[in-house]
Amino acid sequence: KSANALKFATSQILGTLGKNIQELRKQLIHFLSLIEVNIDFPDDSVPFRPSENEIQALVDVLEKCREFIRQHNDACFLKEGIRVTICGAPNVGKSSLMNRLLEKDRSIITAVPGTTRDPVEEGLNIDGVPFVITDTAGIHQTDDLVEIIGIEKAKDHITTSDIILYMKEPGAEFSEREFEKLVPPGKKVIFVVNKIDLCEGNLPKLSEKYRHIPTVEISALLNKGVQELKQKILNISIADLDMEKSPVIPNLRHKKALEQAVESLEAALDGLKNGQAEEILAIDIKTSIDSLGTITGETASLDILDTIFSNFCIGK
Ligand SMILES: Nc1nc2c(ncn2[C@@H]2O[C@H](COP(=O)(O)OP(=O)(O)OP(=O)(O)O)[C@@H](O)[C@H]2O)c(=O)[nH]1
Ligand SMILES: [Mg+2]
Repeated sequence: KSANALKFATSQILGTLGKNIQELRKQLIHFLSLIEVNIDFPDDSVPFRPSENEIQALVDVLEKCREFIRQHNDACFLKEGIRVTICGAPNVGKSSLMNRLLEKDRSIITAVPGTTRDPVEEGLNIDGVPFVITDTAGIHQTDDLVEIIGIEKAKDHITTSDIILYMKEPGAEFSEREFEKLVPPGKKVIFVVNKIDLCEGNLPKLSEKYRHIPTVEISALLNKGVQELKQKILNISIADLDMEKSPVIPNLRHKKALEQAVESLEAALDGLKNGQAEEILAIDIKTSIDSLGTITGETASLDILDTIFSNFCIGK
Protein backbone atom coordinates (compact mmCIF):
# COMPACT_ATOMS: atom_id res chain seq x y z
CA LYS A 1 0.00 0.00 0.00
CA SER A 2 2.77 2.42 0.84
CA ALA A 3 4.39 1.50 -2.45
CA ASN A 4 1.20 2.37 -4.28
CA ALA A 5 0.82 5.66 -2.45
CA LEU A 6 4.38 6.54 -3.29
CA LYS A 7 4.05 5.51 -6.92
CA PHE A 8 0.84 7.47 -7.29
CA ALA A 9 2.30 10.60 -5.72
CA THR A 10 5.40 10.35 -7.83
CA SER A 11 3.56 9.71 -11.07
CA GLN A 12 1.59 12.90 -10.48
CA ILE A 13 4.71 14.87 -9.75
CA LEU A 14 6.60 13.40 -12.66
CA GLY A 15 3.67 14.26 -14.91
CA THR A 16 3.80 17.90 -13.90
CA LEU A 17 7.56 18.01 -13.88
CA GLY A 18 7.69 16.33 -17.29
CA LYS A 19 5.39 18.93 -18.86
CA ASN A 20 7.48 21.75 -17.45
CA ILE A 21 10.72 20.20 -18.61
CA GLN A 22 9.30 19.72 -22.10
CA GLU A 23 8.50 23.42 -22.21
CA LEU A 24 12.05 24.33 -21.14
CA ARG A 25 13.51 21.98 -23.73
CA LYS A 26 11.42 23.62 -26.42
CA GLN A 27 12.92 26.99 -25.51
CA LEU A 28 16.43 25.58 -25.68
CA ILE A 29 15.78 23.79 -28.94
CA HIS A 30 14.55 27.05 -30.41
CA PHE A 31 17.70 28.80 -29.24
CA LEU A 32 19.87 26.02 -30.61
CA SER A 33 18.16 26.22 -33.95
CA LEU A 34 19.11 29.90 -34.14
CA ILE A 35 22.75 28.96 -33.66
CA GLU A 36 22.65 25.98 -35.96
CA VAL A 37 21.31 28.01 -38.82
CA ASN A 38 24.47 30.10 -38.64
CA ILE A 39 26.75 27.11 -38.40
CA ASP A 40 25.17 25.10 -41.17
CA PHE A 41 24.40 27.89 -43.60
CA PRO A 42 26.95 30.61 -42.91
CA ASP A 43 26.62 32.13 -46.38
CA ASP A 44 22.87 32.72 -46.10
CA SER A 45 22.88 34.22 -42.65
CA VAL A 46 24.19 37.10 -40.66
CA PRO A 47 26.56 36.32 -37.76
CA PHE A 48 24.83 34.80 -34.75
CA ARG A 49 23.69 37.60 -32.50
CA PRO A 50 20.80 36.62 -30.24
CA SER A 51 18.40 39.37 -29.20
CA GLU A 52 17.96 40.57 -25.63
CA ASN A 53 14.75 38.55 -25.42
CA GLU A 54 16.37 35.38 -26.69
CA ILE A 55 19.13 35.61 -24.11
CA GLN A 56 16.56 36.35 -21.42
CA ALA A 57 14.67 33.20 -22.45
CA LEU A 58 17.86 31.24 -21.83
CA VAL A 59 18.30 32.86 -18.42
CA ASP A 60 14.68 32.01 -17.61
CA VAL A 61 15.27 28.35 -18.46
CA LEU A 62 18.32 28.34 -16.22
CA GLU A 63 16.33 29.85 -13.36
CA LYS A 64 13.53 27.32 -13.79
CA CYS A 65 16.03 24.46 -13.65
CA ARG A 66 17.55 25.87 -10.49
CA GLU A 67 14.09 26.16 -8.99
CA PHE A 68 13.31 22.52 -9.75
CA ILE A 69 16.52 21.48 -8.04
CA ARG A 70 15.52 23.48 -4.98
CA GLN A 71 12.10 21.86 -4.99
CA HIS A 72 13.65 18.45 -5.22
CA ASN A 73 15.85 19.33 -2.29
CA ASP A 74 13.14 20.20 0.16
CA ALA A 75 10.40 18.32 -1.67
CA CYS A 76 7.77 20.75 -0.45
CA PHE A 77 5.71 19.78 -3.45
CA LEU A 78 5.40 16.22 -2.21
CA LYS A 79 2.35 16.47 -0.08
CA GLU A 80 1.15 12.92 -0.38
CA GLY A 81 3.58 10.54 1.26
CA ILE A 82 4.05 7.35 3.20
CA ARG A 83 1.97 7.65 6.35
CA VAL A 84 3.81 7.19 9.63
CA THR A 85 1.95 7.35 12.96
CA ILE A 86 3.58 7.76 16.35
CA CYS A 87 1.52 6.06 19.06
CA GLY A 88 1.88 4.98 22.68
CA ALA A 89 0.81 5.72 26.24
CA PRO A 90 0.55 9.33 27.47
CA ASN A 91 3.80 11.10 28.27
CA VAL A 92 6.17 8.58 26.64
CA GLY A 93 7.56 11.36 24.43
CA LYS A 94 5.61 11.01 21.17
CA SER A 95 5.43 14.75 20.57
CA SER A 96 9.08 15.15 21.49
CA LEU A 97 9.98 12.59 18.83
CA MET A 98 7.67 14.27 16.33
CA ASN A 99 9.51 17.56 16.77
CA ARG A 100 12.91 15.88 16.54
CA LEU A 101 11.95 14.11 13.31
CA LEU A 102 10.70 17.37 11.80
CA GLU A 103 13.50 19.40 13.36
CA LYS A 104 11.00 22.04 14.46
CA ASP A 105 8.57 22.74 17.28
CA ARG A 106 5.40 21.45 15.71
CA SER A 107 3.76 19.59 18.62
CA ILE A 108 3.22 20.90 22.12
CA ILE A 109 5.39 19.12 24.70
CA THR A 110 4.66 19.27 28.44
CA ALA A 111 5.33 17.04 31.44
CA VAL A 112 1.54 16.71 31.85
CA PRO A 113 0.16 13.42 30.47
CA GLY A 114 -2.60 13.99 27.94
CA THR A 115 -1.05 17.04 26.32
CA THR A 116 -1.71 16.02 22.72
CA ARG A 117 -5.40 15.68 21.89
CA ASP A 118 -5.95 16.18 18.17
CA PRO A 119 -3.61 14.35 15.82
CA VAL A 120 -0.80 16.59 14.58
CA GLU A 121 0.20 15.94 10.98
CA GLU A 122 3.19 17.16 9.01
CA GLY A 123 5.16 16.26 5.89
CA LEU A 124 8.73 15.04 6.15
CA ASN A 125 11.23 14.20 3.44
CA ILE A 126 13.82 11.51 4.09
CA ASP A 127 16.40 11.11 1.30
CA GLY A 128 13.91 12.23 -1.32
CA VAL A 129 11.10 9.99 -0.10
CA PRO A 130 7.98 11.81 1.08
CA PHE A 131 6.41 10.92 4.43
CA VAL A 132 3.51 12.28 6.43
CA ILE A 133 4.18 11.94 10.16
CA THR A 134 1.29 12.01 12.62
CA ASP A 135 1.66 12.58 16.35
CA THR A 136 -1.32 11.26 18.30
CA ALA A 137 -2.96 11.44 21.72
CA GLY A 138 -1.60 9.10 24.38
CA ILE A 139 -3.70 5.92 24.48
CA HIS A 140 -5.03 4.84 27.89
CA GLN A 141 -8.24 4.32 29.86
CA THR A 142 -9.86 7.68 30.58
CA ASP A 143 -13.19 9.37 31.33
CA ASP A 144 -12.09 12.68 29.82
CA LEU A 145 -14.37 13.24 26.83
CA VAL A 146 -11.82 15.26 24.86
CA GLU A 147 -9.17 12.62 25.43
CA ILE A 148 -11.54 9.85 24.41
CA ILE A 149 -12.18 11.56 21.08
CA GLY A 150 -8.43 12.11 20.61
CA ILE A 151 -7.76 8.43 21.32
CA GLU A 152 -10.39 7.36 18.79
CA LYS A 153 -8.70 9.56 16.19
CA ALA A 154 -5.33 8.05 17.13
CA LYS A 155 -6.74 4.57 16.51
CA ASP A 156 -8.08 5.64 13.11
CA HIS A 157 -4.61 6.88 12.18
CA ILE A 158 -3.03 3.61 13.30
CA THR A 159 -5.44 1.69 11.07
CA THR A 160 -4.84 3.80 7.97
CA SER A 161 -1.13 4.35 8.49
CA ASP A 162 1.57 2.58 6.49
CA ILE A 163 4.08 2.47 9.32
CA ILE A 164 3.54 2.58 13.09
CA LEU A 165 6.11 3.90 15.54
CA TYR A 166 5.05 2.01 18.66
CA MET A 167 6.58 3.86 21.58
CA LYS A 168 7.42 2.80 25.13
CA GLU A 169 9.54 4.27 27.91
CA PRO A 170 11.82 2.65 30.51
CA GLY A 171 9.91 0.91 33.27
CA ALA A 172 6.97 0.10 30.99
CA GLU A 173 6.37 -3.41 29.66
CA PHE A 174 5.55 -4.68 26.22
CA SER A 175 2.19 -6.43 26.38
CA GLU A 176 1.10 -8.63 23.49
CA ARG A 177 -2.53 -8.10 24.38
CA GLU A 178 -2.24 -4.33 24.35
CA PHE A 179 -0.21 -4.41 21.12
CA GLU A 180 -2.64 -6.68 19.29
CA LYS A 181 -5.63 -4.61 20.39
CA LEU A 182 -4.07 -1.53 18.86
CA VAL A 183 -2.06 -2.60 15.81
CA PRO A 184 -3.72 -4.56 12.98
CA PRO A 185 -1.87 -7.75 11.97
CA GLY A 186 0.65 -7.39 9.16
CA LYS A 187 1.14 -3.64 9.73
CA LYS A 188 4.72 -2.39 9.47
CA VAL A 189 5.89 -1.46 12.95
CA ILE A 190 9.02 -0.04 14.52
CA PHE A 191 9.31 -0.47 18.27
CA VAL A 192 10.69 2.80 19.64
CA VAL A 193 12.05 2.82 23.18
CA ASN A 194 12.35 6.46 24.25
CA LYS A 195 13.99 8.16 27.23
CA ILE A 196 17.01 5.83 27.28
CA ASP A 197 18.85 8.71 28.97
CA LEU A 198 16.90 7.87 32.13
CA CYS A 199 18.62 5.35 34.37
CA GLU A 200 15.45 4.43 36.22
CA GLY A 201 13.51 1.30 35.12
CA ASN A 202 14.43 -1.51 32.76
CA LEU A 203 14.09 -0.97 29.03
CA PRO A 204 10.96 -2.68 27.69
CA LYS A 205 11.61 -5.72 25.48
CA LEU A 206 9.51 -7.28 22.73
CA SER A 207 8.03 -10.69 23.51
CA GLU A 208 9.35 -13.77 21.70
CA LYS A 209 6.45 -13.70 19.25
CA TYR A 210 7.27 -10.14 18.13
CA ARG A 211 11.06 -10.30 18.30
CA HIS A 212 11.18 -9.77 14.50
CA ILE A 213 9.91 -6.18 14.85
CA PRO A 214 12.82 -3.74 14.46
CA THR A 215 13.62 -1.87 17.65
CA VAL A 216 15.27 1.54 17.92
CA GLU A 217 16.34 3.00 21.25
CA ILE A 218 16.29 6.78 21.38
CA SER A 219 16.30 9.82 23.59
CA ALA A 220 14.05 12.44 22.04
CA LEU A 221 15.15 14.83 24.78
CA LEU A 222 18.85 14.52 23.91
CA ASN A 223 18.17 13.94 20.21
CA LYS A 224 19.91 10.55 20.31
CA GLY A 225 19.09 7.71 17.93
CA VAL A 226 16.73 9.89 15.88
CA GLN A 227 18.83 9.70 12.71
CA GLU A 228 19.03 5.93 13.07
CA LEU A 229 15.25 5.85 13.42
CA LYS A 230 14.83 7.95 10.27
CA GLN A 231 17.04 5.51 8.38
CA LYS A 232 14.98 2.61 9.69
CA ILE A 233 11.74 4.30 8.61
CA LEU A 234 13.21 4.77 5.15
CA ASN A 235 14.49 1.19 4.91
CA ILE A 236 11.27 -0.37 6.06
CA SER A 237 9.24 1.68 3.58
CA ILE A 238 11.31 0.99 0.49
CA ALA A 239 12.16 -2.61 1.40
CA ASP A 240 9.34 -4.04 -0.71
CA LEU A 241 9.51 -1.56 -3.56
CA ASP A 242 10.64 -2.80 -6.93
CA MET A 243 13.94 -0.95 -7.15
CA GLU A 244 14.00 -1.12 -10.96
CA LYS A 245 10.78 0.86 -11.20
CA SER A 246 11.07 2.73 -7.94
CA PRO A 247 10.22 6.39 -8.43
CA VAL A 248 12.67 7.27 -5.69
CA ILE A 249 15.61 6.49 -7.94
CA PRO A 250 14.39 8.59 -10.87
CA ASN A 251 14.00 11.47 -8.45
CA LEU A 252 17.70 11.46 -7.70
CA ARG A 253 18.47 10.84 -11.35
CA HIS A 254 16.28 13.79 -12.31
CA LYS A 255 18.08 16.04 -9.92
CA LYS A 256 21.42 15.02 -11.44
CA ALA A 257 20.06 15.69 -14.92
CA LEU A 258 18.87 19.14 -13.87
CA GLU A 259 22.25 19.89 -12.34
CA GLN A 260 23.94 18.94 -15.59
CA ALA A 261 21.55 21.15 -17.53
CA VAL A 262 22.30 24.08 -15.21
CA GLU A 263 26.03 23.56 -15.62
CA SER A 264 25.96 23.60 -19.41
CA LEU A 265 23.51 26.52 -19.51
CA GLU A 266 25.81 28.53 -17.29
CA ALA A 267 28.66 27.71 -19.67
CA ALA A 268 26.55 28.79 -22.64
CA LEU A 269 25.59 32.10 -21.05
CA ASP A 270 29.22 32.75 -20.13
CA GLY A 271 30.16 31.89 -23.70
CA LEU A 272 27.61 34.33 -25.08
CA LYS A 273 29.02 37.10 -22.93
CA ASN A 274 32.60 36.36 -23.99
CA GLY A 275 31.92 35.96 -27.69
CA GLN A 276 32.47 32.21 -27.68
CA ALA A 277 32.49 30.40 -31.03
CA GLU A 278 29.05 29.30 -32.25
CA GLU A 279 30.09 25.66 -32.39
CA ILE A 280 30.98 25.63 -28.70
CA LEU A 281 27.76 27.44 -27.77
CA ALA A 282 25.81 24.87 -29.74
CA ILE A 283 27.49 22.03 -27.87
CA ASP A 284 26.65 23.58 -24.50
CA ILE A 285 23.01 24.12 -25.43
CA LYS A 286 22.80 20.63 -26.92
CA THR A 287 24.21 19.15 -23.72
CA SER A 288 21.58 20.87 -21.63
CA ILE A 289 18.83 19.77 -24.02
CA ASP A 290 20.06 16.20 -23.73
CA SER A 291 20.23 16.40 -19.93
CA LEU A 292 16.64 17.58 -19.75
CA GLY A 293 15.72 14.98 -22.35
CA THR A 294 16.80 12.19 -20.03
CA ILE A 295 14.01 13.33 -17.69
CA THR A 296 11.27 13.30 -20.29
CA GLY A 297 12.82 10.44 -22.24
CA GLU A 298 13.14 12.32 -25.53
CA THR A 299 16.05 12.20 -27.91
CA ALA A 300 17.38 15.52 -29.05
CA SER A 301 18.27 15.18 -32.71
CA LEU A 302 14.80 14.65 -34.15
CA ASP A 303 13.15 17.53 -32.30
CA ILE A 304 15.96 19.84 -33.24
CA LEU A 305 15.67 19.06 -36.90
CA ASP A 306 11.90 19.50 -36.67
CA THR A 307 12.23 22.94 -35.18
CA ILE A 308 14.94 24.08 -37.58
CA PHE A 309 12.88 23.09 -40.57
CA SER A 310 9.54 24.33 -39.38
CA ASN A 311 10.90 27.67 -38.18
CA PHE A 312 13.20 28.46 -41.05
CA CYS A 313 11.92 26.45 -43.93
CA ILE A 314 15.46 25.53 -44.85
CA GLY A 315 15.78 23.27 -47.85
CA LYS A 316 12.82 24.66 -49.72
N1 LIG B 1 14.30 12.18 30.12
C1 LIG B 1 13.61 12.25 29.00
N2 LIG B 1 12.46 12.92 28.96
C2 LIG B 1 11.78 13.00 27.81
C3 LIG B 1 12.26 12.39 26.61
N3 LIG B 1 11.38 12.63 25.63
C4 LIG B 1 10.40 13.35 26.17
N4 LIG B 1 10.61 13.58 27.49
C5 LIG B 1 9.78 14.33 28.42
O1 LIG B 1 8.58 13.61 28.66
C6 LIG B 1 7.49 14.52 28.83
C7 LIG B 1 6.37 14.20 27.86
O2 LIG B 1 6.83 14.47 26.55
P1 LIG B 1 5.82 14.60 25.34
O3 LIG B 1 6.64 14.61 24.11
O4 LIG B 1 4.87 15.71 25.56
O5 LIG B 1 5.06 13.21 25.48
P2 LIG B 1 3.78 12.69 24.69
O6 LIG B 1 3.94 11.23 24.50
O7 LIG B 1 3.56 13.49 23.46
O8 LIG B 1 2.63 12.98 25.74
P3 LIG B 1 1.03 13.11 25.47
O9 LIG B 1 0.83 14.06 24.37
O10 LIG B 1 0.55 13.65 26.76
O11 LIG B 1 0.53 11.75 25.21
C8 LIG B 1 8.06 15.91 28.65
O12 LIG B 1 8.36 16.45 29.91
C9 LIG B 1 9.34 15.66 27.86
O13 LIG B 1 10.32 16.65 28.05
C10 LIG B 1 13.52 11.69 26.69
O14 LIG B 1 14.04 11.15 25.72
N5 LIG B 1 14.15 11.66 27.90
MG1 LIG C 1 2.01 14.61 22.87
